[in-house]
Amino acid sequence: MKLEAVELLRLNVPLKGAFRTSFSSINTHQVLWVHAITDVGEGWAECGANERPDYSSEFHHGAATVLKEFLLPDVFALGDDLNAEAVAPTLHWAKGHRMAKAAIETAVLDAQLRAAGVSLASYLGATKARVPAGVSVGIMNSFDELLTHVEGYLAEGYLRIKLKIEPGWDYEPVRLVRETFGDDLLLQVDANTAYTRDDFDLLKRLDDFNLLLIEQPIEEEDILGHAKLAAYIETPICLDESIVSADIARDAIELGAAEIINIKPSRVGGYIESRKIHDVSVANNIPVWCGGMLETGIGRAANLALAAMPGFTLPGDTSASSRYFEVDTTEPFVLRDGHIDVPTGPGIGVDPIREIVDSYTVSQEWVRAL
Ligand code: SMG
Ligand code: MG
Repeated sequence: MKLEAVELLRLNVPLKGAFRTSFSSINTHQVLWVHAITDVGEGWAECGANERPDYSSEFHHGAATVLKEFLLPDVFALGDDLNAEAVAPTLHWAKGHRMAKAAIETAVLDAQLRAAGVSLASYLGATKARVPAGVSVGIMNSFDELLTHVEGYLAEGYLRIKLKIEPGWDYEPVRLVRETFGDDLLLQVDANTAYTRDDFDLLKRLDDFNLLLIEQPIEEEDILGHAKLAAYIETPICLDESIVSADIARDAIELGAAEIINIKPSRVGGYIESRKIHDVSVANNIPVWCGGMLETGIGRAANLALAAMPGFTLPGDTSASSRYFEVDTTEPFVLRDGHIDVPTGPGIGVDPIREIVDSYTVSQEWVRAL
């Protein structure tokens, strides 16, 4: 197959309510889409980069720039030798920029699979038709607000709750949620690197609550620090930001720093690398689950396919479209019995609804081979 043109779309998608983490509070999700036009058909992907380099070093405009200046020209230059499996090796020379790389690889993979009539789920080796859904709950202004939100999500049927934490919003909110909703609630926390090696005693106090895991408590680069913390506390350490490749996953597991892994395809450079992380984790008896970057339907569909692989034994952040959006960019994903159906159609299995996409689009440009 051959890449003929790429449309880069920027969307501003309003959220139903503010989503606050230890690093930001957003009311609008700014999204970059990669729409690949190939000789065998089109493909779609949503880039995971945030507006600001706050979750990782990547950001929205940076991803668009590196795609235009360096990544897309090399993919165009493959000519007829293009296939999704060739994208990562071709772009390997470019350091980092995994979210941008993931976006072009995924758009090409979608086109390739649509043309072959194969779903992303079957390409990845998925074994489930539906996946259990968790929900990520942001930092709130008050405990009342927190309990109201958690109660609402549980009433909708979500099977596990993840609380965002930061210094000053940790022990008390977790205690309240545990005491209010009981010992059977599957409960975990995510610090997005908000703590340091000086906070180990504070983090150890969270052992009181029988959490499923604590996600990324300290710096992305501090894998050894996570290993030390894992040896110090009972709560399993789950790495998110730190795991940027299958090689890093292997090392983190060997060091004892990753007792559980959150796999986000955008963070690691795509679905093919995600499958490798899944495989290395399964081989080492490390449970994995699928994280999220507030994807709209295009990205959510692909994440659900990944989450249907056998090693994904914990509920993911793969919640319903209605968790964040009044109106999604595709047919919405809905929660049924706490689960979401995995798309079965070719490629990612969903199509953008053009009128809705147009209403969110703030800019659009075409990139072609020189
Ligand atoms: O897609 O539901 C989602 C987001 C889940 O909490 C979530 N993601 O570190 O895991 C994480 C965060 C990153 C959010 S960046 C705004
Ligand atoms: Mg996280």
